Amino acid sequence: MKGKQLAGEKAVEYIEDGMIVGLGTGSTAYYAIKKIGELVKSGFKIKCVSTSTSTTELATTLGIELVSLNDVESIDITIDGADEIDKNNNAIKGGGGALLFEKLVATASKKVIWVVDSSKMVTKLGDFLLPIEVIPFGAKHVYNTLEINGYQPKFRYTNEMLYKTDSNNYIIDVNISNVSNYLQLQEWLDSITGIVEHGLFLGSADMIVVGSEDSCDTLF
Ligand code: ABF
Repeated sequence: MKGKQLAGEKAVEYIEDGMIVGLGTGSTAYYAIKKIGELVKSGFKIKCVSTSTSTTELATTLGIELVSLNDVESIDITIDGADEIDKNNNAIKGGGGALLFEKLVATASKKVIWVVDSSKMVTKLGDFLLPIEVIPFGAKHVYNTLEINGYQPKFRYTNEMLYKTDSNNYIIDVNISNVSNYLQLQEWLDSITGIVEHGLFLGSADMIVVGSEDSCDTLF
């Protein structure tokens, strides 16, 4: 847990008074959001865009001013977690189910900082299943397409119910451990009707902060 806290808090050092900040989702982003709450208490005037209901709830309890993504031209800095990151700045995100809003917020951001503990840095993506957000209508047909193409799809469940994202969509988790061309996979997934978004974030970070038990490294 220490690595997550060191990374989350380190990233907040890049936030300046008056900025618009994207708030990620997950237990590492949690530490960044708590630190941002301290900045707000110390008088920083920052407005934040949340990536999930859980982040919205946390930010609200901390007195952080939230604005809609639709109400800002752009975001200065987004701080978010990731499930896996390889050495080429390719990430799998969405383990927490917020991949759609996270990708929309990251896309609108001038600077994206992923914050992870060292366990998330991998030589090859794929130990973690890739989340794919699908609309419920026809989701089984998307599942079948993924299955016949060898991705071993699994609908995500929570409490024995089909998991629903903040947008009321389903998530299908797939195995991409045999994939080496992520750009090709991304293009294929983007071509499948019914897929809203997927958790491949290729080359999307401007900075990666990696925390371990007693130190923190900042990559590019
Ligand atoms: C979020 O951070 C999700 O995309 C990803 O699943 C999660 C990582 O969570 P944690 O920081 O709790 O390991 O961006």
